[in-house]
Amino acid sequence: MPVEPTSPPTESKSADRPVLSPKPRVLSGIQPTGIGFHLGNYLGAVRNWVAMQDDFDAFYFVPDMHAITVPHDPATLRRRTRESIAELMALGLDPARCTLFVQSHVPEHAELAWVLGCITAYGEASRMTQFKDKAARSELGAATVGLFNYPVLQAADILLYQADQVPVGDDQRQHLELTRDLAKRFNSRFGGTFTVPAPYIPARSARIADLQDPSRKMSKSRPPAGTVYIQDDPKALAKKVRSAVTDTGREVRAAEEKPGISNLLNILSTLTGRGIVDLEATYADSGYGAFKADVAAALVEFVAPIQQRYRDILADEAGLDAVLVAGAAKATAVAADTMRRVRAGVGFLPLGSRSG
Ligand code: ATP
Ligand code: LTN
Repeated sequence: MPVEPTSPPTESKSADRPVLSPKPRVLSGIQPTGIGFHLGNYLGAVRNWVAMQDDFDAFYFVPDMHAITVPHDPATLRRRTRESIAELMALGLDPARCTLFVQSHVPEHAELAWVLGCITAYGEASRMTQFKDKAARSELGAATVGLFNYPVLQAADILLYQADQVPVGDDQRQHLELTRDLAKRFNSRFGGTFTVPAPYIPARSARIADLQDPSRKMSKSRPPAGTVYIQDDPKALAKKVRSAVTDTGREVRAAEEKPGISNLLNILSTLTGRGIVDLEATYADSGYGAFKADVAAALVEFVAPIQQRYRDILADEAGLDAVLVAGAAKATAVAADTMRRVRAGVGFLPLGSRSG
């Protein structure tokens, strides 16, 4: 699948980092929240990451430290973090072709977040819309300083690895802007240290809507009836698609006034590689029933091999442990190098040194 950046990496200063790989570096992450990844996460994000593994020096990670910015259960977080790595592998991330790791295994993330927090203005952090939304949704007074710092930790994730490009959905644009501002500010105050990253929002990234409310995006934090999980069994998939909200007509056609049918067409088109016009012609006389049955069948066919791989990867506990250890080592090598330069830049006294 072609993935085209919306902005060329002209401002990256990749030349001033030790270049081990001539490929541009990308980095992205997906939180281990919810009960698993859904079709929107795959079609809108992970599918692009998979496609980028060979042409980029790719770093992908599970931000478990971000997941504790809202109330959570420790045992669930531990299990979901492991499952998330296994699920990313089942979806096509290959630890031999990318650096795949867990954020908390690299403590430099927290260290850099502290330093960046000290060059972030209170006002600019207060303007982050995701924080404002989440704070408004949490009970009065329940929003934490950690939630407030979420975008600063995200900036640290990106800058630690000197990423040239960050493939994310549109909802993350503002966090990327903050990251760029912090990189430039640090570089001008303390000397060139960070690559200034560009957002990489694929030109044709699929935005999948909730099956029960097609005006909203499918999301881990919405009720499961409208969310197609990659781990859903065939019965659940068929039921979710059959009861997907559509309009009262019977024409299978993509149109603004038909958001439910348009969403299903979009799903079928991305899964099968067939164009929307072609699909509209196929289902011109068939009504919603036959169309929905085919969408469900395509989904079942799509998830079956992924689910099998997922079970195999999770069952091989030692293999998964080895992936985590190797990923943490590869990530640490880069992160530790950046942090050495950050510490020197801000003026932390090196142990054993007597002069500035
Ligand atoms: P939450 O409900 O916890 O916010 P989420 O399901 O919205 O979770 P995120 O973890 O915020 O998912 O996003 C992970 C990645 O998946 C991001 O790059 C995001 O842009 C993408 N993504 C999430 N939902 C969709 C969707 N419905 N369609 C396309 N891409 C999506
Ligand atoms: N906030 C992101 C997850 C995330 C991320 C990152 C993405 C945390 N750190 C660094 C890209 C780069 C999200 O909710 N999708």
